[in-house]
Amino acid sequence: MEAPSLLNPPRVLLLIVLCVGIVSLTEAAKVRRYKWEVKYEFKAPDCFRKLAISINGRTPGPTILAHQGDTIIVELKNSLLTENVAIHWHGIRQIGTPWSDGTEGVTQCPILPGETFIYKFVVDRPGTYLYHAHYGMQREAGLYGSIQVSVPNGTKEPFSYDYDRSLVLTDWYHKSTYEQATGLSSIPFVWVGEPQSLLIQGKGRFNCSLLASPSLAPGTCNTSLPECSPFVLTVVPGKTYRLRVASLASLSAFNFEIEGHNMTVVEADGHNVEPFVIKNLNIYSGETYSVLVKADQDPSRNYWMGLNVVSRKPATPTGLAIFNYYPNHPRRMPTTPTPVGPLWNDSEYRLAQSLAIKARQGYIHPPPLTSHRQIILLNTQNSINGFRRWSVNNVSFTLPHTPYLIALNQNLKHPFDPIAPPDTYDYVNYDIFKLQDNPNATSSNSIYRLKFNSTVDIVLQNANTMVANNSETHPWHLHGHDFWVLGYGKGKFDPINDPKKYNLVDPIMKNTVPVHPYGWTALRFKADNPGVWAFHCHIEAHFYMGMGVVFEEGIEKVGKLPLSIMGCGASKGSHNP
Ligand SMILES: *[C@@H]1O[C@H](CO)[C@@H](O)[C@H](O)[C@H]1NC(C)=O
Ligand SMILES: *[C@@H]1O[C@H](CO)[C@@H](O)[C@H](O)[C@H]1NC(C)=O
Ligand SMILES: *[C@@H]1O[C@H](CO)[C@@H](O)[C@H](O)[C@H]1NC(C)=O
Ligand SMILES: *[C@@H]1O[C@H](CO)[C@@H](O)[C@H](O)[C@H]1NC(C)=O
Ligand SMILES: *[C@@H]1O[C@H](CO)[C@@H](O)[C@H](O)[C@H]1NC(C)=O
Ligand SMILES: *[C@@H]1O[C@H](CO)[C@@H](O)[C@H](O)[C@H]1NC(C)=O
Ligand SMILES: *[C@@H]1O[C@H](CO)[C@@H](O)[C@H](O)[C@H]1NC(C)=O
Ligand SMILES: *[C@@H]1O[C@H](CO)[C@@H](O)[C@H](O)[C@H]1NC(C)=O
Ligand SMILES: *[C@@H]1O[C@H](CO)[C@@H](O)[C@H](O)[C@H]1NC(C)=O
Ligand SMILES: [Cu+2]
Repeated sequence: MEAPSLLNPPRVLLLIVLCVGIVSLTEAAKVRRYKWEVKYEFKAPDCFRKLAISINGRTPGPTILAHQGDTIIVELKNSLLTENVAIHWHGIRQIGTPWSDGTEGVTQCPILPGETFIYKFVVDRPGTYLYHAHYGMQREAGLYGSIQVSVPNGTKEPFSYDYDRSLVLTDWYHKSTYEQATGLSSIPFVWVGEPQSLLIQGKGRFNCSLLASPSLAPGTCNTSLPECSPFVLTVVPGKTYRLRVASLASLSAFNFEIEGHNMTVVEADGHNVEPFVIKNLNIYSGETYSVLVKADQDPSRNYWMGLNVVSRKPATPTGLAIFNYYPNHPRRMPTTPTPVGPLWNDSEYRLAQSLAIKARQGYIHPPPLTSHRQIILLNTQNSINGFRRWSVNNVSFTLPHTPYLIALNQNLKHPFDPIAPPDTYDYVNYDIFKLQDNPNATSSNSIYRLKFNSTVDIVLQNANTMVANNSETHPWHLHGHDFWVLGYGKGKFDPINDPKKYNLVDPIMKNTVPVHPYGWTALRFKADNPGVWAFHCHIEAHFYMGMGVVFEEGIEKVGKLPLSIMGCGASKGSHNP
């Protein structure tokens, strides 16, 4: 049969070319350029004046708003005078740009004072992401912000809303990160204690009367400062709000609620969630969620938004913000009691919420049904030569002087310990409930080398700390990948029977996941992103104290590195000022 002349091959081709041309015209990926200056400034986000790190004068820093496929270029000037800096783009996988991950010691040398460094990467997936310092414990000095990546124009998300708002949650200390870090690495160990305040979108309120110290200069703590008036979210009655709730807490696990309102969870770490309704959201450091909230309550008054500490015994007052129904005055404080949150030690309730998070029907990325390698990571608190540390399989992580990415790409000699850390621990004999079952450990900067393209299972196993009957929640964050969350369990992981219960049907993909007290969490990912990637507890002090590992995969596929990431350790000769 003769084909109709209209459809002869050259014309079909021409048609295709035309259509593709039109699509790419309307959805042309943009290059978005930012010029940021990082410096110390006096700030009083909770009314107490202290040094904070700002970006262009602000903390939280500017929000990056982009469309899927856009290229982000951030020209970062370090004006910290005596301090290095590096910024991590949390949740962005950096496919093809592993040198832009911003992890000091892993993917780059630190940016020196006075230097300008250019980060360039593509935001390849829509969703809610973050950025923050990844040098020492610098993040908790205020260097953080949000990244919102929209779906391409003409594409619809599987949920609808009228307005889009961002709420980054943090905890806030009055002591400097230096004082804290020095305490963590001293003998005897000095712990800074619980944070002074909880901040919602950079605002909190400390009770200045608690500081009746005559040594404080007048004005050090001043509750009249406009800077520390509560954050206000104004809503129009009847409208639906997408709230992008994210936590960059340095220590605390949070529970967030809006008085009198339910929330529908629809997104987690950039992935669509099978919707479920909650009154309270548990959120751990490094996680992002989108919740939909309808302004459908009595509009004649304002309501509290409340943030409470869970998992650790709270010693920080509830963080408060105002859910303001238009046209009520935004500063009209609700007269109702402030939200108290759930019982801080109800870990069953928090485990149940973790289990409720599944991939949305129609948006499921099925996981590979089997894996090539299983790595069981036992999380313990130890002492090493008298120093208090955290360890993973008996190894407390330390960063090398030469970033792994550079060392491996350039075949530098002896940049780190070549002996691979163990894939498992003695799970038969190790009692995770026993106090100080593992008092001594070793420290090392060795890394896990993964076979490129292989499927890897990680089981995070929690245990007792060095305090009796105490186990903490650790939010683990993986750089360079999303992983499938296959399961959570209580007690000790059973390597024979527990994998049979993995969710291989509709697991959510995330980049940060909690391991609950005395429990385990299992995840799976494909080692298909050439580079070197950190995987660590997102609690600032815990990673500083060694709670992390590093994975290498496909290093031979990483091309020529930019000279700008070099200049430290054994990569000194390569530096290009
Ligand atoms: C999408 O549309 C908006 C206006 O509706 C426009 O400002 C924006 O540049 C468009 N984005 C892309 C990637 O085309
Ligand atoms: C602030 O602290 C003082 C002193 O402890 C106390 O009397 C006061 O009630 C507190 N104020 C608030 C608002 O909690
Ligand atoms: C506290 O802040 C208010 C508002 O900015 C200001 O008027 C007042 O002088 C400040 N008090 C002190 C002791 O600095
Ligand atoms: C919130 O959800 C619960 C459980 O589904 C329901 O009983 C309650 O009426 C809802 N509250 C509001 C304010 O919608
Ligand atoms: C939780 O902590 C409270 C005190 O804050 C205590 O009374 C209660 O027994 C604890 N519950 C559990 C399950 O440990
Ligand atoms: C731990 O190390 C210390 C000193 O390094 C030593 O005295 C002690 O016996 C060790 N304990 C165990 C259980 O190995
Ligand atoms: C950890 O290392 C210590 C000291 O080398 C050893 O006694 C202990 O058995 C190890 N623990 C585990 C769980 O491997
Ligand atoms: C990696 O795996 C994918 C399938 O999952 C395959 O298409 C691709 O060719 C593999 N690449 C390499 C370099 O093995
Ligand atoms: C720890 O818990 C066990 C069992 O619940 C109990 O017997 C023991 O007294 C507790 N120890 C401390 C120090 O609280
Ligand atoms: Cu931790």
